[in-house]
Amino acid sequence: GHHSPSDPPLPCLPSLPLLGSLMSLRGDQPLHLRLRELGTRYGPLYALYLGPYYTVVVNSYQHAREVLLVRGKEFAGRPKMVTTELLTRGGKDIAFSDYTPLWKSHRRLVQNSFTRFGEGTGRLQNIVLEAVEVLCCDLQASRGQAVDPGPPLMRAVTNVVCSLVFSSTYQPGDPELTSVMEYNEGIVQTIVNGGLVDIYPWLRFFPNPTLDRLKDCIKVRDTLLNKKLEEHKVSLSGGEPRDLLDALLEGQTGVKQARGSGVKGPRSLEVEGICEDHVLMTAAEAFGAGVETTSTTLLWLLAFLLHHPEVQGRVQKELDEVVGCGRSPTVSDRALLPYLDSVINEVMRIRPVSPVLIPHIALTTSSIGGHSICKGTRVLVNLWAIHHDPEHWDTPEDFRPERFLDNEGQRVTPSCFMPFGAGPRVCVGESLARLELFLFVSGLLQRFTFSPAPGVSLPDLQGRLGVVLQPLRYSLTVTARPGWEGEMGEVDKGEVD
Ligand code: HEM
Ligand code: PLO
Repeated sequence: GHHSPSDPPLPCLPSLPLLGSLMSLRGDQPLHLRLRELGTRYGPLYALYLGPYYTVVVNSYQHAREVLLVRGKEFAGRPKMVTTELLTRGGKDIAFSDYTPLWKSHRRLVQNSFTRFGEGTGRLQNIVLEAVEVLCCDLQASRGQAVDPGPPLMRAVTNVVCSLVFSSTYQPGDPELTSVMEYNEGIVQTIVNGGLVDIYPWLRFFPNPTLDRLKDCIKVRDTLLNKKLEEHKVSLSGGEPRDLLDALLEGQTGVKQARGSGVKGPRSLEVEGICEDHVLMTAAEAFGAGVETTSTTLLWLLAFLLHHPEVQGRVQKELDEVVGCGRSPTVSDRALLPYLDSVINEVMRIRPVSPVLIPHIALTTSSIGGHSICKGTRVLVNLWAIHHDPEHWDTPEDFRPERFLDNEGQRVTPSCFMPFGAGPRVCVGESLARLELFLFVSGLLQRFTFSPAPGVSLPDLQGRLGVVLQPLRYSLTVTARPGWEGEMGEVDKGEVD
C-alpha cells in the first residue's frame, strides 16, 4: 500500500447520528442493488454509516481483489453482531468469528475433517446419491401435478447434511427432521443479513419479538445438538471418524488436556483450545450453511431452467451422450460434462446466494485503491455488482452458460467469478458444495424434465434478500424422461467406492 495522509478522502454518504446513512438506504430495493446504484453516484468505492458503523462499500473486482486476496489478512476480521453472537455463543464458529490464532486452528481442523471423509472418499458421494434417489421418488410422486420444489429439495439437502454431520438419515415426516427444518427456518427468518438488530446494537435493549424468536430457535437447536453430542461421545471408538461430529470431537484441543489427567479440568484449561462449544457451533454451522446455500442454488437453477428450456435440453443431451440412462452420474463423469458445470456456474454468477458476502473488518490500518482505511472499518464486498459488471461480462443480465466455455467447449473461469469468496475467508464448504450441486443437478436432469406449471406464471427472478438471496416460491411440473417412466428406486448405482 502506497498511501499517504494526503489521500483524497473516500466519498461518504450523508449520515445522521444513530441512524447513520439510513435515508440513502431506504426503499424497496434489496441492499446489494441499492449499494450498486449508489456506486453510480458516489463512484465504485465509497463509505457510508450502517447505524453507527463506518463501512466501506466495494463494488468493483479490482478493489475486491485487494480486500480478499492481496491484503486478505488485513481485512480478514469479522464484526461482532448481536444476532450472530447469540447464534454462535460469542463467535465459537468459523463464519462469524473474528480472525484470531484460535480461529485459524479451528478453521484448519474443520477443513481437515471435511477432507478426511468428505472429499476423497466415496462416502460423501454415496450419501448424496442416496438423497438424490429419495428426492427423485418424491418428485415422481407428484405425477405431473404442479409442485413447489422447495420442500422436497430442502428435505433432500437436510438429509445430506444430517448424514454428513451426525450420521442420521430421516424418513419423510420424521419429527426430528421436521424440528430441524423448523428451527432452521426460524433462524433464517430472524438473522436478516445486515438486519436492523445488527446495525443498531441498542435495539437489543428494547422488547424485540424477532430476537425472542431467534432465541427460541437457538434453544431448540441446542437441545438437539446436545443430544447428538452425548450419543457420539458414548459411541466414539477412536477409530475412523464416522462423521463430522466424530472428527471434530477427536480434533478438540481444549478438553483433551483435561481428559489426559483423568478428570474434567477447570474451565481455564479449555479457554485457549478448541472446546466443546466450538465443536457444537461448528456442527450447527456446517448444518446451516450446508442446507441454506445448496437448496437455494438448486432452486435458482430450476427457476432459470424454466425460463430457458433450451439450456435444459442441452444439459440433457450432454448427459445422454456421456452417461446414458443405465446408471447414475458420478463425480468421475464430471470432467466430461463441461456444459452442465457451466450452467451451475452461470447460476452462481447471476444469482450469488451471498450477494454482499459476510461483512469483513480491517484488522489494521490498510488501504483499498490507494485510499487509506482505518483499523476497525467494516467492508462490504458487493459480489452482486462484480458478477453484473459490464466491464467484465458482456450482457451481464442475460443467463448465458456458454460464457464459461471457450470455442472448443472447454471450461473457462474468469477470475472475477467468486461465488465462494476468496482468500483467508473463502468458503470452507466449496468442494462439498460443488460435489453436491453436481450430483443433484446431473441426477435430476438425467431423469426428469422440468417445465412451467400450466396456467401459472414463470418464477420471478428477482428474489428476496434474507440471510441468503432466495427466489420467491414457485411451482413447476416434473415429467419423467424416456427410459425413466417406471418406478424409481431400482437404479443400479454402480460401484462408487
Ligand atoms: C463462507 C458461499 C456452501 C460453509 C462463505 C462465503 C461465501 C460462501 C460467499 C463468505 C466469504 C466471505 O465472507 O468473504 C457459499 C456458496 C455455497 C456455500 C455459494 C454453495 C452453493 C457452503 C457449505 C458449507 C459452507 C456446503 C459447509 C458445509 C461456510 C463457512 C464459511 C462460509 C463455514 C465461513 C468461512 C470464514 O468466514 O472463514 N460461503 N457457500 N458453505 N461458508 Fe460457504
Ligand atoms: C443459516 C441458518 C442456520 O440455522 C444457521 C446458519 C449458519 C451458517 C450461515 C447460514 C445460517 C446462512 C448462510 C451463511 C452461513 C455461513 C456461510 C454462509 C451465512 C445463518 C454464506 C452464504 O455466507
